[in-house]
Amino acid sequence: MSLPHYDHFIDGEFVPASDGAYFDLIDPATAEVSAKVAAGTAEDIDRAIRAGERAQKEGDWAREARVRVPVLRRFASALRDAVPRLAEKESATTGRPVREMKAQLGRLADWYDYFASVAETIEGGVLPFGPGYLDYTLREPLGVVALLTPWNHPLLILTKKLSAALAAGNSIVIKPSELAPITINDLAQLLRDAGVPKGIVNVVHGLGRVTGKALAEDPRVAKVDLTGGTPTGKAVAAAAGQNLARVTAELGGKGTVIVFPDADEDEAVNGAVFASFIATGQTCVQGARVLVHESRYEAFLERLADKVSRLRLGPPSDVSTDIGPMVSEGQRGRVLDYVRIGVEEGARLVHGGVVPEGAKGWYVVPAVFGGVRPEMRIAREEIFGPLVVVMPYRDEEDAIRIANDTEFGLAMSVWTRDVLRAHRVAARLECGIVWVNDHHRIDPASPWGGYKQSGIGSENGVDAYRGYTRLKTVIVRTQETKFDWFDGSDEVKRYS
Ligand code: TXE
Repeated sequence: MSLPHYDHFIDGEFVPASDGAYFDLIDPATAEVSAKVAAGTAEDIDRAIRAGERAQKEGDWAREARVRVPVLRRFASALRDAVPRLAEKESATTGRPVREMKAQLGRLADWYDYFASVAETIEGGVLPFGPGYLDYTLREPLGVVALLTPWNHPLLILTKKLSAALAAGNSIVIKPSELAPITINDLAQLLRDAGVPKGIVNVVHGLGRVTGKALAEDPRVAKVDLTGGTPTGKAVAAAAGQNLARVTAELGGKGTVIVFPDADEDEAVNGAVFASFIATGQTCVQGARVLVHESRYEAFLERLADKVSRLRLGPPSDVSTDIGPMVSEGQRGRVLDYVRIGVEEGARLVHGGVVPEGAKGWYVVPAVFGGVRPEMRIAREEIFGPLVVVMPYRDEEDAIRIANDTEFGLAMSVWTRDVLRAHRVAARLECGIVWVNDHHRIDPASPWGGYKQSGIGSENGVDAYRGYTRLKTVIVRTQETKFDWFDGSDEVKRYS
């Protein structure tokens, strides 16, 4: 049987790599090759950037928000219709259960509608420059921007960046993750069908160290927006820094779930399992550490482990599956390594952490660790898989201290019925996103970004739109009086 082939999308056309090479895409549920994807080269990146530069100059797309807005809305509508098909494809590529994928992608189109509205309504400024002058600002697209995206939520993470970049009028070169690249081609096709001009959106597949690197290092790129691991974020930001390109980066995390004794315990157990195991734990905002008051610690741990033991492992395409395979053999190996490390560190493996018998794909039974101390590696390092550590704390101050004692600062959740405590604690947590009595919720209007080693800048909201524009100040002299600095007089005139 011949495998499906996925090419780049450059200048409005699907095209193979410059040297015709393809790499294998592996099905995480069976460990078999499922497709061939164009293995991009630096030459392909160059073609895509040139197409983007040309598209900035052609027509009114880059200059006029009113040209872009109806196209974005038409695209949003087509995307809504395409969700069931995209969800199945993305589920098969990433291994994420289809039920999750449908719920996540059901919201995708909202981003394009939201940023169309921002582009349509955003107002410029008229500034108090002083008498005899009118001073106003213009917002312009940056030019060609690079989006480097990961495998865990391929369409959602791309959408958070693409919707703002597109609405603001930029040309875009996307380098999707080599582990989950194929639904991005469907998105490109839908964008073309909705009327996005050729060259405005380009997709170049390939390896991070080849195409990703070539794109991040290119001096013609005005901004690099990446979601990925912290080491990759640092390498990409350093490359962009050489060109004074802007950088937005959403990187690693070690999210904490803090359960206070006044929380509804049923809700908190369910919430902690949701926080930890959605996407088989492969999310940057995963509730990887659960803090429970020492008075309820053993009882909570037991209830949580019991709930986790009832999660249903299975093929991603089955609607009854809760936990699918991990995305790759490498990611699974990483989880198994940390299970070993946790045991060696003296933590208590209460549940899971093993490969299920007879599994063909990259499955691992979700792991729960008790008896964990904050200084252990399993409590500090990003694992990015179905492994949760549960730790006790003494009082509110102790909980805040443990929660903040990590190099990461992306997201945390606080579970309490005490309104004073909820706001008091939320204000003191060192992270970009705090949920109260919830976890994982996201909206196009709500800024999303990390503190500390979790990144720089944020996605979503009006600021993300602004971050895809540059500001021009226009200073207009309105007075009729003549001005000649070099009129031969010695008079001290105003020149500033
Ligand atoms: O991500 P990478 P990987 C974390 C998580 C995971 C680890 C590694 O801990 O275990 O990162 O995952 C491209 N120049 N997160 O290897 O490498 C790459 O091709 C330019 C957290 O999949 O960071 C891909 O398109 N680009 C995270 C993108 O960068 C490069 C989501 C991210 O890949 C590059 C995923 C380079 N030198 C992983 N190297 C989150 N925050 O949600 C790689 N890339």
